[in-house]
Amino acid sequence: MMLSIVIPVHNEEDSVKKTVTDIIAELDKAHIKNEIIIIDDNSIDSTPKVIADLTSGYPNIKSIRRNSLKGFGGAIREGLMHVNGDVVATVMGDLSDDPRDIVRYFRKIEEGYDCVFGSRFIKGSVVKDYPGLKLLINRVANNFVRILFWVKPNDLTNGFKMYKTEVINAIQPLQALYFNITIEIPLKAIVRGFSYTQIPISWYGRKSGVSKLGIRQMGRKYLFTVLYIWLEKMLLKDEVNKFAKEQW
Ligand SMILES: Nc1nc2c(ncn2[C@@H]2O[C@H](COP(=O)(O)OP(=O)(O)OP(=O)(O)O)[C@@H](O)[C@H]2O)c(=O)[nH]1
Ligand SMILES: [Mg+2]
Repeated sequence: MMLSIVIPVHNEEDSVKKTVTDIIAELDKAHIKNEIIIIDDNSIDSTPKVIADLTSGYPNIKSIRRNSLKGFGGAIREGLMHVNGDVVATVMGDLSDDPRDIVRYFRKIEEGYDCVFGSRFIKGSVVKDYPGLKLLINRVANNFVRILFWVKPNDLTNGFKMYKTEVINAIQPLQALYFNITIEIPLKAIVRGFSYTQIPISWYGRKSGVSKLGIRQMGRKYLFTVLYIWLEKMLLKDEVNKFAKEQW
């Protein structure tokens, strides 16, 4: 099985090279065939140059540059459209995710799960430098989602996840343009009946660059996404499943 890694970046000149080279080193060590797809939205620092150097050194790295800051969700969706692997992981470009967790995710896919979700809030996880207010909002939001959908995963808003590519195909069309895609993809996969598991992961707060997540602006978008998928689950369950199976 080949693994595609989708990495969205915007102004990550200090992090993108290490993010990519560490991932490739870890996957090569684990003998996992891979490709890397970087989606840069109009970075105005030296990120484009760093990416160009990377792509010239490694044939399995593709890069896509979009000419405006179109948003995290749009970048992820664009990256997913270019995936050639049987399995796909979305990984952040600011060194927050641990490449060893990508290998752990992949082993779970090999066991047969369709989706693997990481949690920073279960036994065995590591969280360093999570900003206090963000942490509070994260816990409230994730517990709300957990109760509404009555599911076990408790960190679904984290963007770092892995799916069989067939799952991504079956949950199209994706709607979210911004960070709300982090909840749209896993919830749609759960609602459509794909199997999933949750494992502990490590997460490290960014050491350079700036956060692009505006929690205030995003709150309503997250809520809308969660409620629309919940409605889909409550009202259209059978029709949606039948349609998804027929289409893909
Ligand atoms: N292509 C693209 N990438 C983006 C966009 N917004 C954020 N990113 C990237 O998505 C990843 C996650 O964004 P972050 O800014 O780290 O969001 P966050 O993790 O909530 O914020 P921190 O706590 O500061 O890490 C990083 O690699 C960003 O560079 C965007 O509009 N387009
Ligand atoms: Mg981050």
